[in-house]
Amino acid sequence: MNTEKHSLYPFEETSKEDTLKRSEWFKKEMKKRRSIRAFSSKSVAKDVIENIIITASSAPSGANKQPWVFCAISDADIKAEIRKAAEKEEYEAYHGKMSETWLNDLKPFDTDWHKPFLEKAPWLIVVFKKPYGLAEDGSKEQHYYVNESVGIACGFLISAIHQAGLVTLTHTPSPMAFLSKILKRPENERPFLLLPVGYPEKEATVPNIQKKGEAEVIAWY
Ligand code: IYR
Repeated sequence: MNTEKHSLYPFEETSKEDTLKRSEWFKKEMKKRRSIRAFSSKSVAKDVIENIIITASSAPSGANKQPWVFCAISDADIKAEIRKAAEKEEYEAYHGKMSETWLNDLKPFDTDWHKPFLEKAPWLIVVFKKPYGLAEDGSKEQHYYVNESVGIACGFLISAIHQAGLVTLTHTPSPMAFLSKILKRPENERPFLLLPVGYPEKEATVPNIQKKGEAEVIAWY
């Protein structure tokens, strides 16, 4: 083996009993996660946001290109600008752009075009994907499986937010191009997901929806 390219993986072996316990613990923990739309304005330390973003950025990616950047926004003026632009898109979505079927499917969630959480949450994280890399000399670097990679990193991000004792929402106003403009992002970045991060408002409610069970989501062979 080429010892310059590889180093020993510091695997921490656990007993089969512990593996079962740990998988059950994590299942229960993750099942408590819910998408929250009513945020309190209680602050969250910048260090916490840095930790959860670095956790997300530890995700696997095509050829380890890490084709993402996470914009973390706490500035009130920028949040207000984002809310204004997002609500404009959402208003159009709810008044003609979304189909009847789509609007019907959204009924359990009681959503509408108003997005106060974009200002109220202490942090907004906007995840950008990079379809290609841009070196300082302007040359392009190839990236691979960009959507899959950034999707996986977002899964890590959402799990890290939950584990930190915070809440979030995977928000995708469509189209999202306004985010590139407001945040002045370079040409090789495209908005992928917008997540408010913080604490739930006192007595925030969640819709009574169910997750599919094992019989529906697992096919054993
Ligand atoms: N973007 C809109 C609509 C919306 C779409 C889906 I798919 C959802 O799961 C939830 C909402 C909004 O944020 O209200």
